[in-house]
Amino acid sequence: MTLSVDEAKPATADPTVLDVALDEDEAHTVEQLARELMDTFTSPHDLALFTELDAVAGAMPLTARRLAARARLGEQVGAVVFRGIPVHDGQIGPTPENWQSADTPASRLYAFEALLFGALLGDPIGWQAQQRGRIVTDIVPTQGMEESLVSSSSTKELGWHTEDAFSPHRADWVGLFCLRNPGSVATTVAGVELDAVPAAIREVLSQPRFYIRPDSAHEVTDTSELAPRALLTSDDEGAVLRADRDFVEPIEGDDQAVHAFQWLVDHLNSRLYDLVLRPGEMGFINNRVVVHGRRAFVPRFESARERWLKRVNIVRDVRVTRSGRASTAERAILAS
Ligand SMILES: O=C(O)CCC(=O)C(=O)O
Ligand SMILES: [Fe+2]
Repeated sequence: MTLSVDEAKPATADPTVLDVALDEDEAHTVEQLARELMDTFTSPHDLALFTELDAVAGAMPLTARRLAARARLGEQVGAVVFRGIPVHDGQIGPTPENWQSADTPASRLYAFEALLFGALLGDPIGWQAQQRGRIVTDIVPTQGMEESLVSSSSTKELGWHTEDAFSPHRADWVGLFCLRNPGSVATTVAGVELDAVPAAIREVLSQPRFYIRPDSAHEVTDTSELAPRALLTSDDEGAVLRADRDFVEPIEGDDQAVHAFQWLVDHLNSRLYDLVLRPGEMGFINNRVVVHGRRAFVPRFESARERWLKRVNIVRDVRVTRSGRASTAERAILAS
Protein backbone atom coordinates (compact mmCIF):
# COMPACT_ATOMS: atom_id res chain seq x y z
CA MET A 1 0.00 0.00 0.00
CA THR A 2 1.22 3.50 -0.77
CA LEU A 3 0.45 6.15 1.80
CA SER A 4 0.27 9.71 0.65
CA VAL A 5 1.97 12.13 3.04
CA ASP A 6 -1.38 13.53 4.10
CA GLU A 7 -2.54 10.09 5.21
CA ALA A 8 0.72 9.17 6.92
CA LYS A 9 0.50 8.37 10.59
CA PRO A 10 1.94 11.15 12.72
CA ALA A 11 4.86 10.66 15.07
CA THR A 12 5.53 7.04 14.24
CA ALA A 13 9.26 7.10 14.77
CA ASP A 14 11.17 9.51 16.94
CA PRO A 15 14.28 10.53 14.99
CA THR A 16 16.26 11.37 18.16
CA VAL A 17 15.56 14.94 19.08
CA LEU A 18 17.78 16.42 21.78
CA ASP A 19 16.58 19.51 23.55
CA VAL A 20 17.45 21.92 26.32
CA ALA A 21 15.46 24.69 28.01
CA LEU A 22 17.38 27.84 28.86
CA ASP A 23 16.62 29.42 32.22
CA GLU A 24 15.90 33.12 32.55
CA ASP A 25 19.50 34.16 33.16
CA GLU A 26 20.71 32.15 30.19
CA ALA A 27 18.00 33.56 27.95
CA HIS A 28 18.98 37.03 29.10
CA THR A 29 22.61 36.33 28.17
CA VAL A 30 21.59 35.29 24.65
CA GLU A 31 19.50 38.42 24.21
CA GLN A 32 22.33 40.64 25.45
CA LEU A 33 24.84 39.08 23.05
CA ALA A 34 22.41 39.48 20.16
CA ARG A 35 21.77 43.13 21.05
CA GLU A 36 25.49 43.85 21.19
CA LEU A 37 26.00 42.32 17.74
CA MET A 38 23.01 44.22 16.42
CA ASP A 39 24.36 47.52 17.75
CA THR A 40 27.57 46.99 15.81
CA PHE A 41 26.31 45.44 12.58
CA THR A 42 22.62 46.40 12.24
CA SER A 43 21.97 43.82 9.50
CA PRO A 44 22.18 40.05 9.95
CA HIS A 45 23.39 39.85 6.34
CA ASP A 46 26.39 42.12 6.87
CA LEU A 47 29.45 40.20 5.65
CA ALA A 48 31.61 41.87 8.28
CA LEU A 49 29.56 40.19 10.99
CA PHE A 50 30.61 36.60 10.69
CA THR A 51 34.05 36.54 12.29
CA GLU A 52 32.72 38.47 15.25
CA LEU A 53 29.68 36.19 15.42
CA ASP A 54 31.93 33.18 15.76
CA ALA A 55 33.91 34.84 18.54
CA VAL A 56 30.90 36.12 20.46
CA ALA A 57 29.15 32.73 20.29
CA GLY A 58 31.84 31.52 22.72
CA ALA A 59 30.02 33.52 25.39
CA MET A 60 26.71 31.70 24.82
CA PRO A 61 25.40 29.81 27.88
CA LEU A 62 27.19 26.56 28.63
CA THR A 63 23.97 24.51 28.48
CA ALA A 64 23.44 25.61 24.89
CA ARG A 65 27.07 25.01 23.91
CA ARG A 66 27.01 21.60 25.54
CA LEU A 67 23.96 20.48 23.59
CA ALA A 68 25.43 21.77 20.34
CA ALA A 69 28.70 19.94 21.04
CA ARG A 70 26.85 16.67 21.54
CA ALA A 71 25.05 17.14 18.24
CA ARG A 72 28.14 18.25 16.38
CA LEU A 73 30.67 15.78 17.68
CA GLY A 74 28.91 12.81 19.10
CA GLU A 75 25.53 11.31 18.69
CA GLN A 76 23.92 11.14 15.29
CA VAL A 77 20.81 13.15 16.09
CA GLY A 78 17.88 14.06 13.87
CA ALA A 79 17.38 17.48 15.45
CA VAL A 80 18.29 19.65 18.41
CA VAL A 81 15.91 22.16 19.97
CA PHE A 82 16.77 25.14 22.16
CA ARG A 83 13.78 26.27 24.21
CA GLY A 84 13.02 29.19 26.52
CA ILE A 85 14.16 32.07 24.29
CA PRO A 86 11.82 35.00 25.02
CA VAL A 87 9.95 36.39 22.02
CA HIS A 88 8.41 39.79 22.75
CA ASP A 89 5.31 39.33 20.67
CA GLY A 90 4.03 42.86 21.24
CA GLN A 91 7.19 44.35 19.77
CA ILE A 92 7.57 42.50 16.48
CA GLY A 93 4.56 43.93 14.66
CA PRO A 94 2.14 42.00 12.47
CA THR A 95 3.36 38.87 10.74
CA PRO A 96 4.59 40.05 7.33
CA GLU A 97 2.56 39.05 4.28
CA ASN A 98 5.54 37.59 2.44
CA TRP A 99 9.28 37.00 2.83
CA GLN A 100 10.09 40.15 0.85
CA SER A 101 8.78 42.33 3.67
CA ALA A 102 9.82 40.11 6.59
CA ASP A 103 13.35 41.30 7.30
CA THR A 104 11.97 43.99 9.61
CA PRO A 105 14.00 46.03 12.09
CA ALA A 106 11.63 44.90 14.86
CA SER A 107 12.34 41.22 14.18
CA ARG A 108 16.11 41.51 13.65
CA LEU A 109 16.93 40.70 17.25
CA TYR A 110 15.69 37.19 16.56
CA ALA A 111 17.69 36.91 13.37
CA PHE A 112 20.82 37.68 15.40
CA GLU A 113 19.78 35.17 18.06
CA ALA A 114 19.24 32.56 15.35
CA LEU A 115 22.77 33.25 14.09
CA LEU A 116 24.21 32.90 17.59
CA PHE A 117 22.64 29.49 18.10
CA GLY A 118 23.66 28.48 14.59
CA ALA A 119 27.25 29.49 15.27
CA LEU A 120 27.38 26.75 17.92
CA LEU A 121 26.96 24.19 15.13
CA GLY A 122 28.94 25.78 12.30
CA ASP A 123 28.88 28.66 9.84
CA PRO A 124 25.83 30.30 8.25
CA ILE A 125 25.35 30.38 4.47
CA GLY A 126 22.73 31.84 2.15
CA TRP A 127 21.71 31.23 -1.46
CA GLN A 128 22.05 33.84 -4.14
CA ALA A 129 18.87 32.60 -5.84
CA GLN A 130 16.79 32.42 -2.66
CA GLN A 131 15.32 35.41 -0.80
CA ARG A 132 17.91 37.66 -2.47
CA GLY A 133 20.88 35.96 -0.89
CA ARG A 134 19.83 36.79 2.66
CA ILE A 135 21.61 34.80 5.34
CA VAL A 136 18.64 34.72 7.68
CA THR A 137 15.46 34.04 5.73
CA ASP A 138 11.79 34.14 6.72
CA ILE A 139 9.02 31.59 6.56
CA VAL A 140 5.51 33.04 6.55
CA PRO A 141 2.35 31.75 4.86
CA THR A 142 1.56 33.93 1.87
CA GLN A 143 -1.72 34.61 0.13
CA GLY A 144 -1.75 33.07 -3.32
CA MET A 145 0.96 30.55 -2.33
CA GLU A 146 -1.27 28.28 -0.22
CA GLU A 147 -0.92 25.27 -2.52
CA SER A 148 2.63 25.87 -3.69
CA LEU A 149 5.64 23.59 -3.13
CA VAL A 150 7.61 26.12 -1.08
CA SER A 151 7.70 27.16 2.56
CA SER A 152 5.18 30.01 2.08
CA SER A 153 2.52 27.35 1.41
CA SER A 154 -0.11 26.49 4.02
CA THR A 155 -3.21 24.50 3.03
CA LYS A 156 -0.99 22.07 1.13
CA GLU A 157 1.45 19.96 3.11
CA LEU A 158 5.08 20.87 2.41
CA GLY A 159 6.50 17.56 1.23
CA TRP A 160 9.56 16.21 3.00
CA HIS A 161 12.93 17.15 1.60
CA THR A 162 16.60 17.50 2.28
CA GLU A 163 17.13 21.27 2.28
CA ASP A 164 18.64 22.27 -1.08
CA ALA A 165 19.14 18.60 -1.90
CA PHE A 166 20.27 19.42 -5.45
CA SER A 167 23.45 21.16 -4.28
CA PRO A 168 26.77 19.79 -3.03
CA HIS A 169 26.88 22.89 -0.82
CA ARG A 170 23.63 22.19 0.98
CA ALA A 171 23.48 22.89 4.70
CA ASP A 172 24.44 20.42 7.39
CA TRP A 173 21.83 21.96 9.70
CA VAL A 174 18.61 23.86 8.95
CA GLY A 175 17.80 26.20 11.83
CA LEU A 176 14.20 27.29 12.41
CA PHE A 177 13.50 29.91 15.06
CA CYS A 178 9.80 30.16 15.83
CA LEU A 179 8.42 33.63 16.49
CA ARG A 180 4.75 32.68 16.11
CA ASN A 181 2.83 29.47 15.56
CA PRO A 182 -0.79 29.98 16.61
CA GLY A 183 -2.04 26.64 15.32
CA SER A 184 0.93 24.66 16.69
CA VAL A 185 1.60 23.57 13.12
CA ALA A 186 4.19 20.81 13.05
CA THR A 187 7.42 20.69 11.16
CA THR A 188 7.81 17.08 10.01
CA VAL A 189 10.99 15.03 10.30
CA ALA A 190 11.86 11.52 9.10
CA GLY A 191 14.98 9.41 8.90
CA VAL A 192 15.76 6.08 7.28
CA GLU A 193 15.85 2.92 9.37
CA LEU A 194 18.84 1.38 7.65
CA ASP A 195 18.17 -2.16 8.84
CA ALA A 196 14.75 -2.04 7.19
CA VAL A 197 16.10 -1.21 3.73
CA PRO A 198 16.24 -4.33 1.51
CA ALA A 199 19.78 -4.82 0.17
CA ALA A 200 18.73 -4.52 -3.48
CA ILE A 201 16.90 -1.24 -2.81
CA ARG A 202 19.82 0.15 -0.86
CA GLU A 203 22.16 -0.70 -3.69
CA VAL A 204 20.07 1.23 -6.22
CA LEU A 205 19.54 4.21 -3.89
CA SER A 206 23.31 4.47 -3.39
CA GLN A 207 23.96 4.85 -7.13
CA PRO A 208 23.68 8.05 -9.22
CA ARG A 209 20.35 7.16 -10.84
CA PHE A 210 18.22 10.12 -9.73
CA TYR A 211 17.89 13.73 -10.84
CA ILE A 212 17.34 16.19 -8.01
CA ARG A 213 15.94 19.43 -9.39
CA PRO A 214 16.28 22.72 -7.50
CA ASP A 215 13.02 23.28 -5.64
CA SER A 216 10.88 26.25 -6.61
CA ALA A 217 12.25 28.41 -3.77
CA HIS A 218 15.32 28.83 -5.98
CA GLU A 219 15.00 31.12 -8.96
CA VAL A 220 17.09 28.81 -11.12
CA THR A 221 15.91 28.21 -14.65
CA ASP A 222 18.85 26.48 -16.29
CA THR A 223 18.99 22.92 -15.02
CA SER A 224 20.57 21.47 -18.15
CA GLU A 225 23.79 20.60 -16.32
CA LEU A 226 22.20 18.55 -13.59
CA ALA A 227 23.89 15.19 -13.12
CA PRO A 228 22.13 12.17 -11.62
CA ARG A 229 22.80 11.63 -7.91
CA ALA A 230 22.50 8.95 -5.24
CA LEU A 231 19.80 9.39 -2.60
CA LEU A 232 21.09 7.24 0.23
CA THR A 233 24.78 6.79 0.91
CA SER A 234 26.85 6.40 4.03
CA ASP A 235 29.94 7.96 5.52
CA ASP A 236 31.99 7.28 8.66
CA GLU A 237 29.12 8.46 10.79
CA GLY A 238 26.28 6.47 9.23
CA ALA A 239 23.56 6.98 6.66
CA VAL A 240 23.49 10.14 4.55
CA LEU A 241 20.11 10.96 3.06
CA ARG A 242 19.69 13.34 0.13
CA ALA A 243 16.12 13.29 -1.10
CA ASP A 244 13.08 15.36 -1.94
CA ARG A 245 9.59 13.91 -2.29
CA ASP A 246 8.56 16.43 -4.94
CA PHE A 247 11.79 17.19 -6.82
CA VAL A 248 13.45 13.82 -7.42
CA GLU A 249 13.12 12.10 -10.77
CA PRO A 250 14.61 8.68 -11.44
CA ILE A 251 16.48 8.47 -14.74
CA GLU A 252 14.00 7.89 -17.56
CA GLY A 253 13.42 4.24 -18.29
CA ASP A 254 15.23 3.05 -15.12
CA ASP A 255 12.53 0.86 -13.59
CA GLN A 256 14.69 -0.25 -10.68
CA ALA A 257 15.32 3.38 -9.77
CA VAL A 258 11.59 4.13 -9.97
CA HIS A 259 10.86 1.18 -7.70
CA ALA A 260 13.62 2.08 -5.22
CA PHE A 261 12.45 5.69 -5.01
CA GLN A 262 8.88 4.58 -4.41
CA TRP A 263 10.14 2.33 -1.61
CA LEU A 264 11.96 5.29 -0.05
CA VAL A 265 8.90 7.53 -0.35
CA ASP A 266 6.68 4.95 1.38
CA HIS A 267 9.31 4.32 4.05
CA LEU A 268 9.80 7.99 4.90
CA ASN A 269 6.05 8.72 4.72
CA SER A 270 5.42 6.03 7.29
CA ARG A 271 8.11 7.38 9.59
CA LEU A 272 7.15 11.05 9.46
CA TYR A 273 7.42 12.56 12.95
CA ASP A 274 5.75 15.80 14.11
CA LEU A 275 8.10 18.33 15.66
CA VAL A 276 6.08 21.32 16.84
CA LEU A 277 8.15 24.45 17.34
CA ARG A 278 6.49 26.99 19.60
CA PRO A 279 7.38 30.69 20.00
CA GLY A 280 10.78 30.96 21.64
CA GLU A 281 11.99 27.58 20.37
CA MET A 282 14.75 27.13 17.85
CA GLY A 283 15.18 23.76 16.19
CA PHE A 284 18.14 22.65 14.09
CA ILE A 285 17.38 19.80 11.73
CA ASN A 286 20.24 17.51 10.78
CA ASN A 287 20.14 17.90 7.01
CA ARG A 288 22.41 14.89 6.40
CA VAL A 289 20.46 12.40 8.44
CA VAL A 290 16.77 13.33 8.16
CA VAL A 291 14.38 14.97 5.72
CA HIS A 292 11.86 17.55 6.91
CA GLY A 293 8.68 19.27 5.77
CA ARG A 294 5.60 20.88 7.30
CA ARG A 295 2.02 19.79 7.92
CA ALA A 296 -0.85 21.48 6.11
CA PHE A 297 -2.76 24.20 7.95
CA VAL A 298 -5.45 26.77 7.29
CA PRO A 299 -3.93 30.24 7.60
CA ARG A 300 -5.81 33.14 9.16
CA PHE A 301 -4.16 35.96 7.28
CA GLU A 302 -6.53 38.55 8.76
CA SER A 303 -5.22 37.84 12.27
CA ALA A 304 -1.83 39.42 11.40
CA ARG A 305 -0.40 36.96 13.94
CA GLU A 306 0.12 34.01 11.62
CA ARG A 307 3.01 31.56 11.77
CA TRP A 308 6.45 33.15 11.41
CA LEU A 309 9.83 31.45 11.54
CA LYS A 310 13.34 32.79 10.97
CA ARG A 311 15.50 30.26 9.13
CA VAL A 312 19.26 29.92 8.89
CA ASN A 313 21.29 27.34 6.98
CA ILE A 314 24.45 26.15 8.73
CA VAL A 315 27.40 24.26 7.28
CA ARG A 316 30.00 22.67 9.54
CA ASP A 317 32.81 24.55 7.85
CA VAL A 318 32.16 27.36 5.42
CA ARG A 319 35.52 26.89 3.69
CA VAL A 320 34.29 23.61 2.24
CA THR A 321 31.73 25.59 0.20
CA ARG A 322 34.33 27.94 -1.30
CA SER A 323 33.83 26.72 -4.88
CA GLY A 324 30.15 27.63 -4.61
CA ARG A 325 30.77 31.22 -3.55
CA ALA A 326 31.95 34.23 -5.54
CA SER A 327 34.70 35.12 -3.04
CA THR A 328 35.99 34.04 0.35
CA ALA A 329 34.06 36.88 2.00
CA GLU A 330 30.73 36.05 0.34
CA ARG A 331 28.34 33.81 2.25
CA ALA A 332 25.75 33.24 -0.45
CA ILE A 333 26.08 30.17 -2.63
CA LEU A 334 25.72 30.82 -6.36
CA ALA A 335 22.98 29.23 -8.42
CA SER A 336 23.92 25.56 -8.23
O1 LIG B 1 7.81 25.64 8.03
C1 LIG B 1 8.46 24.70 8.46
O2 LIG B 1 8.26 24.20 9.58
C2 LIG B 1 9.56 24.10 7.63
C3 LIG B 1 9.73 24.80 6.34
C4 LIG B 1 10.85 24.25 5.52
O3 LIG B 1 11.01 23.12 5.29
C5 LIG B 1 11.82 25.16 4.97
O4 LIG B 1 11.56 26.35 4.97
O5 LIG B 1 12.87 24.71 4.52
FE1 LIG C 1 13.04 22.93 4.32
